Amino acid sequence: MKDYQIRSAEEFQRTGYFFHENFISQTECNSLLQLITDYRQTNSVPKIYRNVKPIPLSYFVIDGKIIQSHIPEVQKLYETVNQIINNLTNKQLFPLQDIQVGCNINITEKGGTYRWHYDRNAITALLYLNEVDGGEIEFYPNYRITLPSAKFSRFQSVIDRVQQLSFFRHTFGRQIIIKPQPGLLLVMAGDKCLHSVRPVTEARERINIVMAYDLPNANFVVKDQLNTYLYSSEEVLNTDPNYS
Ligand SMILES: O=C(O)CCC(=O)C(=O)O
Ligand SMILES: [Fe+2]
Repeated sequence: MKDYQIRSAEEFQRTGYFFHENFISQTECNSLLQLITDYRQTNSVPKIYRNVKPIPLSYFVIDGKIIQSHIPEVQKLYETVNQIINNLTNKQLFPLQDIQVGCNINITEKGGTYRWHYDRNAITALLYLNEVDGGEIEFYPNYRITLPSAKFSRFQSVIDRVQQLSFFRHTFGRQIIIKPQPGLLLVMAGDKCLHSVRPVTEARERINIVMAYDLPNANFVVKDQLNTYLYSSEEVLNTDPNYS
């Protein structure tokens, strides 16, 4: 790993995101990709498809429980990145208590996308393992209007839906588009940055690791319904919980 350049917590606070190219090398990416391929050779990975507008949720996911028991190298990376996040934010953040959610591997095939949402947790790190055509992440850092002490309330979800509309995004947001590349680490205040993933346009799958952190006492009201929505192929009522 390259030397890590500490940027001030104020700067991260102000911009809402940070990225680091070649955080891990191409060789390290290849060996992680190989571990993922090995796991898939003997296990099937659930496909999640939720037909939400305007961008559906369509991807395969290896959840945190599986990572912990079958791919410890990725679990280790989740812990290493924790240190980086703590330096960057000048806070004492931790992996999520909900192991299934804390660290994931997202696999997006041709045509696959990830809907507009905010993450349920404070800080999210995305580590991209390969390059693909399409599959850019589009986000609006520090965009969300958050109601004090009502992050998961009904009125908050109305605000979120309005802010998601293209007109509002383009008028009030600062649009950032990042193309996946091997070893790129993107850190964002996930519960404040509206984000989505554009369609992958080639046959090769887009593969990345999603690592979520928060304060130790953070709780997420939306948990059970949301976990079914994001991690299982089960039918759910077609209401988008709007978080990840
Ligand atoms: O794959 C990405 O670039 C973003 C994924 C994401 O936002 C999530 O899993 O919450
Ligand atoms: Fe997300």
